[in-house]
Amino acid sequence: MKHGHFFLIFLVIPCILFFSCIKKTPETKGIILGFSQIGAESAWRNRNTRSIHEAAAAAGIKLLFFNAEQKQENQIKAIRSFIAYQVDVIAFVPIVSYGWENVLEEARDANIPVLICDREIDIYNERLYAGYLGTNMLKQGQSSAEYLLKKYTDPETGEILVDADNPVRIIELSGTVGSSPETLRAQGFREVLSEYPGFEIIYSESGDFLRSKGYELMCHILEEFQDIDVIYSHNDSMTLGAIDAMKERGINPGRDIIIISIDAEQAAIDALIRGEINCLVECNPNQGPEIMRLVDSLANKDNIPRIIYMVEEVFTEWDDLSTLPTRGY
Ligand code: GYE
Repeated sequence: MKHGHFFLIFLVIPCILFFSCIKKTPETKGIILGFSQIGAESAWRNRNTRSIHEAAAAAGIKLLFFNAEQKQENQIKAIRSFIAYQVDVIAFVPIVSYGWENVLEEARDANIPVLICDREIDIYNERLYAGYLGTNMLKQGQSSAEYLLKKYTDPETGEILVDADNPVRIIELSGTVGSSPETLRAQGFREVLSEYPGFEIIYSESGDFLRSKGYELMCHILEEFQDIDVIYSHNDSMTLGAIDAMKERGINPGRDIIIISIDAEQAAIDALIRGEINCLVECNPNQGPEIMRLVDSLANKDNIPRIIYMVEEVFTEWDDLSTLPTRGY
């Protein structure tokens, strides 16, 4: 085969076919969004992914979506491919908060605005991204601790009934190490409790936001520790796994051990209603519509706010359990 033919068949034609697939179609607004999702580690994440797909379709935004299967390197590859395609906007959920400088500089050099979604990043130059949309994870940690303070407060006197010599023994099941929910939920919780020496975190370990790891961790914890008063879990998937482990051993979650969990997916709301969870701090995964509004602004070269947090609630055992909202995930 002549060199010219080889070049045409194996390089030029595939490139034309590829780029014609992603060209701006008339039925859409003409905006192309490259989105890098971290994976499918939890029911929360699956709902978050569906929300993004549904909202892109509703807004007429063409979505190039990559699932990174929990690997930062896959996210960086996906973002580089979005830059090569010259998408209008890049959005991504950073699996961990560090290590994004180089790829963000590449996006800036290509003049492509970047929206950070769901998880936050730590970066020396905040101008390397246009804005952040997600949930207030520090506040989720604080709300979890505030529930605990109230749980130990005498309703008559308003006094917090804890004893520094015999502290409340807390176990923390934390999220993916180095991710902003892991760091901020730990920080917010500790900030509030640090003023009260009667609370002690006796063990903290990452369950990677996975139900299977929540179960395994809890099996190990129940062998290692006696007299656990509280489980503070960074997400519902781990909590539900931990609850399975407790029930297998005849422990009543929510009664023998106080359970505080973050997300408020449907299975956890059902567990709160059954009395197996005491406090659920909501983390709202339905971020798609707001993301598409921001993408639209960025594609039109408008400025967007630096930070937007989703609206969220806290549900506890003291609420009217017959009026709790239902969740579609
Ligand atoms: O709480 C958890 C998930 O990043 C806020 O990630 C998110 C967390 C969410 O897998 O369930």
